Amino acid sequence: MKEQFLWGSATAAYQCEGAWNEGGRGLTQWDVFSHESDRNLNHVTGDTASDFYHHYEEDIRMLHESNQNSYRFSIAWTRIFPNGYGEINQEGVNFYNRIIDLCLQYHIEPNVTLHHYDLPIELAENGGWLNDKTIDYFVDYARTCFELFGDRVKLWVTINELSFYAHCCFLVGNYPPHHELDFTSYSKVIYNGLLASAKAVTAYRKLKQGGKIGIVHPCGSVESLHDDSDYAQARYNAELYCIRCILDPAVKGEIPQELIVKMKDSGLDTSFIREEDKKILKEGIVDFIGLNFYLRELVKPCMDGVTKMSMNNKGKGSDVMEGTSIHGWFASDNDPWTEKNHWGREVHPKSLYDALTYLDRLYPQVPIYVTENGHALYDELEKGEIHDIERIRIVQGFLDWMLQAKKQGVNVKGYYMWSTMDLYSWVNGYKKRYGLVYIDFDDNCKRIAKDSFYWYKRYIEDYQRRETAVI
Ligand code: BGP
Repeated sequence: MKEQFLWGSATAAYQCEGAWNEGGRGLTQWDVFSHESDRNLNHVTGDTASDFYHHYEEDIRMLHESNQNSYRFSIAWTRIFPNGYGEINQEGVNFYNRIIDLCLQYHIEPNVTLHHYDLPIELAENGGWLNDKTIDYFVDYARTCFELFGDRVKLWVTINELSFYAHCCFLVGNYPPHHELDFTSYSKVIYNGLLASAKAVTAYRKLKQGGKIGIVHPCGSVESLHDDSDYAQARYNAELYCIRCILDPAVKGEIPQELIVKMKDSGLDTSFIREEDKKILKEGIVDFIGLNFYLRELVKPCMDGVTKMSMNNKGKGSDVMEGTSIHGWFASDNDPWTEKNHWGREVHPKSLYDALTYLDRLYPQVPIYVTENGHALYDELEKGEIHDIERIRIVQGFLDWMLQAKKQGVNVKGYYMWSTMDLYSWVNGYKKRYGLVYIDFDDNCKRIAKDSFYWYKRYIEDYQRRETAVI
């Protein structure tokens, strides 16, 4: 029988679960950041979030009602190991068992991410991913999850967006521990995360549970508005920095030599790269790439420029232009002709096609799941309904272009819209909404299906009808 294309949507534990101090859950670095930090710009926490912890039955039923046949979610490390290691918390295990079993009851394939930013506080306070011990704790946690849930979960992701997390934590400084332009920590965190991911992949294979395991990385095709030798060099540097830095080790088991040379030339520390780790990366190559796609890498040269990073966590009304400039490498460019969202990010549906074909050229025929893609809006209730026609227009464009890439032979096997329901958008708070389902945060997290929910249901139905007709 032909393998089913997976149509779903995605969430992450801290962003949707809430119940921060229930069920024996331990604290994460985000609990402490959101409760205590003056850098929590929008002054909200994930304490209740979308209250998925208490509404999961309704949420999974709604996934089913909109024809979705897969759900991407993450496990909160601190629900399984409240301190990050040690004794297993049975209440946490029971919670995820209920979610997984309910998904299967509705014929929804669970796609489970082990780590999506929410590091246990004790590990974070001891250096987080800079501390080699975190690697071992992560692998123990991963193995425990495989043993507990692997009889039913057949799609796993080790780590979500290692480089974006490190970018925010150590270069921009908008995520804890708020370092700015600390490239030494940035590189070491990515290196340790890659080792942890590879070791978890190897641990998974040893258990022979018959599923697939991948890593999730956010990127787009590398492009520029002009073309001369400086622009070509900027594109080459950006490809190393934005894509190959994570995906070469994950997919091919090796750090690109050109990247190491470029880092050394730029005076960056590479002393943490150990000969004996090569074997770990080689053994732990992934089965698939999870692509979180939001925008392409549009770049220009940065030869005499200043190294700086910025992020717009305020949205409409903010004059912060999001971007990355790294002296001697590349700088983000802006295409004046493309549409932008309220946070200043480019919204360009064809770029998903370009990203998929670009990745297929770099890593031919490696299976790809689009693990996140969507459109952020300030949705407003209008007489109890949400008419998010702009989201429908944009996402329909993304989907049509994705199917075009698939038709041309790219091995894309599934698509997850970000997000299943409205949820906590990290430092952006709750006004930046992505959900197919509206959450009324002022009314006990009441769920209201948006127009996009019904549109997605029909889109999936039409696709499946066309596929069946072909058979
Ligand atoms: C990805 C993360 C998600 C999600 C999404 C939207 O980087 O994996 O967790 O938050 O981006 O980003 P934001 O909420 O910052 O707009």
